[in-house]
Amino acid sequence: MISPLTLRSPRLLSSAVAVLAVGLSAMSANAALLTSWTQYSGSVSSGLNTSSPVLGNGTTDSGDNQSIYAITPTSYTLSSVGDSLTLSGGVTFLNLATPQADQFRFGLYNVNGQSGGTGWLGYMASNSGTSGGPTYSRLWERNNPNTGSFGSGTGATAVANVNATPGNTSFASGTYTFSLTLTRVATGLEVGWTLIGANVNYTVSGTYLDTTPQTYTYNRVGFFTGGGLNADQVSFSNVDLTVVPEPGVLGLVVAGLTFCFILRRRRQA
Ligand SMILES: [Ca+2]
Ligand SMILES: [Ca+2]
Repeated sequence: MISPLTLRSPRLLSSAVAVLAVGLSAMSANAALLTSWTQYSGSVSSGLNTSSPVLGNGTTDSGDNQSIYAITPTSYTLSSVGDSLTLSGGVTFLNLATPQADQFRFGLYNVNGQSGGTGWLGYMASNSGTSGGPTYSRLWERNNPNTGSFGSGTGATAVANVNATPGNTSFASGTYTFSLTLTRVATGLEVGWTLIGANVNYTVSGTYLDTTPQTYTYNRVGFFTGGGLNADQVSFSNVDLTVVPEPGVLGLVVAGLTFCFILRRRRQA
């Protein structure tokens, strides 16, 4: 059976189908490399205009005590259940010496109206360690308000911790992939983080359900290295942000369907 709509306006139907198809495929995910970094603390860095920034020049422990951040391509608001934002990439640590826990931190933030690097909201995750204090990987939520810098434990609360997979080697020199994902759920935000060795037998994987998120909007990404890392160099690769759904795609689909609807009304008039 052929519907009246098909008989009346086959082009209209095909354009509506095309708009829906484009919209549905684009709603899967959109990944964007982050290629513009600002040095916030420390002094030796390169590649700040690439998605592979480098902290330290290879001399003893020059990768320590540094932090950088990037402004995201747009400000992302996780407005609907299922919306998510993922920071991911690779990182290589050169010549670590008995690295302590929490000395490598990666975070997703809301600049919270601040002009500098302090007072931001959001979450950051860390490495576990091989010496000194707790050796687990932690997740922090920044307090609202706070006066600490974005990578600092000052003005942040540790909300979750997880050990590396039992039997793994300790956190050590080598290459890793990392991810930090924020997903809007009915009761708040689900935060997931991973730090997985590519050539080191090491896996950290944690989750935390925040039923009291300070914000659903994110517009900064940041990295921090502490003095207890003893890294001669920390080299990132392909740092990117994956957004589901891509902002603007839903608007495009709605606009396309509205256009088709108006066209149909005009033809029927
Ligand atoms: Ca909270
Ligand atoms: Ca070192």
